[in-house]
Amino acid sequence: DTWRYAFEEALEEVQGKFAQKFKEEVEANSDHEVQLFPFGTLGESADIMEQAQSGILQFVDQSPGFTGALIPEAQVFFVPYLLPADRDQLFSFFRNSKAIHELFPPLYAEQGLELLTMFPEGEVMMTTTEAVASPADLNEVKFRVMTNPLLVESYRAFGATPTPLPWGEVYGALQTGIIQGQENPAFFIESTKMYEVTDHITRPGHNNFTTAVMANKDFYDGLSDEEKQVVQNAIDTAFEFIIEYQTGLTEESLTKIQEAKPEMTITTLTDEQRAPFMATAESVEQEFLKIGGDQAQAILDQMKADLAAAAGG
Ligand code: 6CS
Repeated sequence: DTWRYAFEEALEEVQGKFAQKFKEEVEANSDHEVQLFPFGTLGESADIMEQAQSGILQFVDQSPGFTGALIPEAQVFFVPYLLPADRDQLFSFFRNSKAIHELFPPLYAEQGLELLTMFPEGEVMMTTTEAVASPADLNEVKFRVMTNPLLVESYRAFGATPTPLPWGEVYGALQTGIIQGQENPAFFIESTKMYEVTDHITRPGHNNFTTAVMANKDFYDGLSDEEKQVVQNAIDTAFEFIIEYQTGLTEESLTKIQEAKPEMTITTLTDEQRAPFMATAESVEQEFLKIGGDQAQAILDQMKADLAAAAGG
């Protein structure tokens, strides 16, 4: 039979590449067919999540940036400067994290979802209409964020006026001046042409974009052990593929942006310039403990232990 899998990006973007690899693996190793639904075909992130929860879809890729509203603990990914900039440490964290592999699955299960994997999509960068070198430069800037309360808090702490919006509204909102900034990884800024409606890219180094792939839990529980194994193997293969796929992707994307728009500025903030942004991490972490659900403390503690292990190994 056919399994339906929706994600938040286009077929040739990172989530689409992951989904294509998953489809290829499942179809090579079983009689099942996987039908892919890229961004826009079934609605926004919130819509595809509802469809996965209700069983209309068997698989869904939704980022914690949107899931935070459903599973408050998933907001932990928006404590700034929590994830490491070092790629090896980052990948080791995602591969081995107990928080991701043991603590999060029961929280997703409560929402009718089988958490299959989480993976990083790239360093998050700001694109704005005015240059940003300090929190003061974000004053009065309506800055679009995903619909996640802790991300809203973190941009408030950065000095901006956070404006949560679904993805589909962002280009138009920048074009018409309703907002003056947004954040995303370089590949996405390039592929969605965010550089056409902003003039400056700033790299504060505050985060890496995390996403998650899930199955409808009733569907997953109903699979045979053999079928579950096919799904797990396909996820593992797609995970390693997507890590490898991202080698050099950020730099290639920034080069393409620079070629498409030579006057676009791309600025990596210095350690000194990053300091005031980093200084907000403590208060955002405290806010997470308040609004991050019953397991907030346990998740944060385990994340930190996992990150320390990733840094050590
Ligand atoms: O900013 C967003 O809403 C989108 N960004 C990425 C990299 N993927 C999907 C998400 O919807």
